[in-house]
Amino acid sequence: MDVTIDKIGEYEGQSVRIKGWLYNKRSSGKIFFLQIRDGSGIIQAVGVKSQLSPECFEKMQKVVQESSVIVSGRVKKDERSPGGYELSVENFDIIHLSEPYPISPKEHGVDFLMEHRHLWLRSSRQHAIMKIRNTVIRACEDFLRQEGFLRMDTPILTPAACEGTTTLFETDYFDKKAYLSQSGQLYNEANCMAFGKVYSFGPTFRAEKSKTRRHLMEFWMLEPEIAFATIDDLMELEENMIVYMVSRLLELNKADLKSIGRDISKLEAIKAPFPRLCYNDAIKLLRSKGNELPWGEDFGADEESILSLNFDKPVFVHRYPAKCKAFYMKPDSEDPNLSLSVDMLAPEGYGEITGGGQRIEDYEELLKRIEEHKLPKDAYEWYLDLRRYGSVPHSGFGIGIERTITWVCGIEHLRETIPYPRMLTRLYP
Ligand code: NSS
Repeated sequence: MDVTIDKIGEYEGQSVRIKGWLYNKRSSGKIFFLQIRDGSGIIQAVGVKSQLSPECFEKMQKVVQESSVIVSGRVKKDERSPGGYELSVENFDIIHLSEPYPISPKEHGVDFLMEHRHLWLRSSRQHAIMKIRNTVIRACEDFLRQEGFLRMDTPILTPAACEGTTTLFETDYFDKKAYLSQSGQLYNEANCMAFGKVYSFGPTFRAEKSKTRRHLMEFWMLEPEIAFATIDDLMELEENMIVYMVSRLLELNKADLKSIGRDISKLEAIKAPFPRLCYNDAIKLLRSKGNELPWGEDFGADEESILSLNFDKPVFVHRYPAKCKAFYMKPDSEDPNLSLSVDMLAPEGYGEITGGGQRIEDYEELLKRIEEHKLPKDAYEWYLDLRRYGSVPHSGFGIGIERTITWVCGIEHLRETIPYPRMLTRLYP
């Protein structure tokens, strides 16, 4: 019977067949200890010379790391092995004998590993991170579905910018120009006027000439948008989503988190409510820590780190100066120099993981902002329509999936949180 390693406990005492790859091999002459991985887990298969045919034993001698194999054997409980079970080999076949595998258990430099990302993904650390990625995405989607949101996918080829024209990837679109989407937001705004609560999830693109530990050229963003919601409603929704996501991780991925060295207690501390700090107070806090960023400028990695090291939970910073945020941000009625924008900064120095706010709902005001930002009005006519036909207050945000995973994993750099990172100097593999 063919089984997967994650389900092996259900077959104790039975003979089963596993299809996978050789992860590692040890031998003591008459016995082979083969670590087999099949994508769902790793199991040790023990082959004893006296119990096997000579051909079978010969294949075990010959097999090398990452060869694809089919192993048949009896499932035995074994407290010492990581998964709790091992396999007593009854038969062993090599499907493909691997060439010498470039990634060995010894240490490799990051550049080398990035160059071999297509193979590096087979390692146990990358497995843990990818499983965590899955839970982060699924938990956010499950949460939104439970809250009555409809997923609506937004286009990747677009006629206009959402987040400023300096980071647009441009491409030919027959006799016109098209741009890779920086955000699904503008379409989400249209969709929420049709369906109330919507979200998009997909890749987004920024031609950012930044070579940092938190910038990708292609990253995945989940973006909820809600009709009739204010900035306060938004913060409550974000907070609940993050708390739910972290609780799902603690439920499903504790072993993965531990295997990459994550301090679980830091995640256990993520409980509502999250502190809320207006930009002006954030500036005061920064000053008290010796940071002299001039009022009016957006926070960079330094400022976000200082702020987020101050709390053991994510912190909201809201009401940034209008001039440092995107054109669609609604001004604060109490001080029009400020915008109803809000970012969530992850603790432990990780910094911004979400960005969003309340949108301008007034036609004239939006038109003025489009002009001030020197955006081509034609390309935004449809967006302006939303302020012509039943406009309502509405709000939304985007959560950067890779930055969120970097934080929950407690790792240094976001390059390991996406299968194939696109960075300033990397487009391969
Ligand atoms: O530019 S954002 O702050 N906001 C938006 O794009 C809004 N249009 C979203 C919305 O309201 N629907 O980006 C949102 C998040 C930000 O907080 C980061 O977590 C992430 O997207 N982000 C990035 N992650 C990785 N690499 C890069 N370059 C990047 N840029 C933003």
